[in-house]
Amino acid sequence: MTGAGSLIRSAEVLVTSPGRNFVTLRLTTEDGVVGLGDATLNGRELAVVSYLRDHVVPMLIGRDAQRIEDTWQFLYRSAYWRRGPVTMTAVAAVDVALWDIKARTAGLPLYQLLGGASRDGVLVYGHAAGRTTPELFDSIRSQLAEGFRAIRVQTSVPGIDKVYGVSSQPPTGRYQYEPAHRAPLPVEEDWDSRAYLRHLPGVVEAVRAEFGAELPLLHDAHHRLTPIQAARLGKDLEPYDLFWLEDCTPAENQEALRLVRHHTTTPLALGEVLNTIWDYQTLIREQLIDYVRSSVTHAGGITGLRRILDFAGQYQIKSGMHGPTDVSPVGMAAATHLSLAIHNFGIQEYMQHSRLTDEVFRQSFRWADGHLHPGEEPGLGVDYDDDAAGRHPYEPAYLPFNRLKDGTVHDW
Ligand code: EZ4
Ligand code: CO
Repeated sequence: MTGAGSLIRSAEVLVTSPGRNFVTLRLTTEDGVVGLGDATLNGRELAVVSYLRDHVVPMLIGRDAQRIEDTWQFLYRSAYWRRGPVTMTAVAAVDVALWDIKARTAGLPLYQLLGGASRDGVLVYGHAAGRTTPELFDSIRSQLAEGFRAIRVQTSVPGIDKVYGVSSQPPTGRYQYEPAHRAPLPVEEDWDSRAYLRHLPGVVEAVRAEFGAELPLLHDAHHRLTPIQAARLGKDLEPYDLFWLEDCTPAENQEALRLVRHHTTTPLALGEVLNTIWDYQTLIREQLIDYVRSSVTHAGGITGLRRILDFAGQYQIKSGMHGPTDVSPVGMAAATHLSLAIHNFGIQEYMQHSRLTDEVFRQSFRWADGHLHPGEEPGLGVDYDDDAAGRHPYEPAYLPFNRLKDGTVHDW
């Protein structure tokens, strides 16, 4: 396979905004084989564009596309400045594009190169939210009707104006919670941990009573609590058998989870903002979490995330890959191939993309009975439509941030 034909001839950084921004790296070999990688970092898209265009693309031209591990190590070590979301998203885009090329060259779907299928399909969870409990019930019913078999539940909280996970409009049709706002500056939201801790357990209790014992329910606390608050929430939610409580404390403090873990048997998921194996050293070795939330897109690609998940597997910790709409269809396809292949798969997040997005990224995955399957097309199974992409130029967009009632900036 190695030879002049597999040298990288071109590397293009593509930006499009079909409803939201996406950054895609497209590599083409001398033989004309094309590979795609997702490089979308929500709210910091152009930083990754520059990292790739200005610093990585010139180093890729003429490299052998077959040398995936060598290229990963080269990009990671030769930068000197290690880790971090911008770097690891850029590394991920190159890594995934190279895996796409290798699989397309072999004429096999990517999961076959990762060891083949370990299961028939990838269980995913959908998203429900409501400003009131009846609205939340309707949202859960519509997600069940879409075919989801596991559901993340988010609710408004009395006394808080805008809560993470809840749209200001009632949900209709395809559920698409999009936290990023197209605006030149981040939008300000408000937060009150005590009001949230008082309100949430009653809502989860009502959902459990309405939808029965079997339905896997998840919830995302989105980094807002102190360790002792998170410990209390985990305890309060124990009777309702959550599948997981996500990001209960800010993820960068690994030791915080010791305290939470000590007090509750509610399973914990963490790490969508973490991007290397080093960010998980304590979390995994001390078995402080149950699910790894990092995505292929933000954690160094298939190569980077598989390394983290192999480490996690030794401790019965499973995957729970981040899959919001800001992970592009290319990133979701890579995640689905990896989820199908690894042994310690847990669940995967899946938020259906908009129809405009699906016109730019043509996908070949299958969606049935609450499970995704990446399909049998060679490579990732995603094609990029330049004409459709060209109709949607980049628009600045930012995630919101939080202030407490007294004006203090809080974690969002
Ligand atoms: O806030 O994707 O579990 N999902 C999440 C997401 C993240 C956004 C950040 O870009 O927490 O909604
Ligand atoms: Co989350």
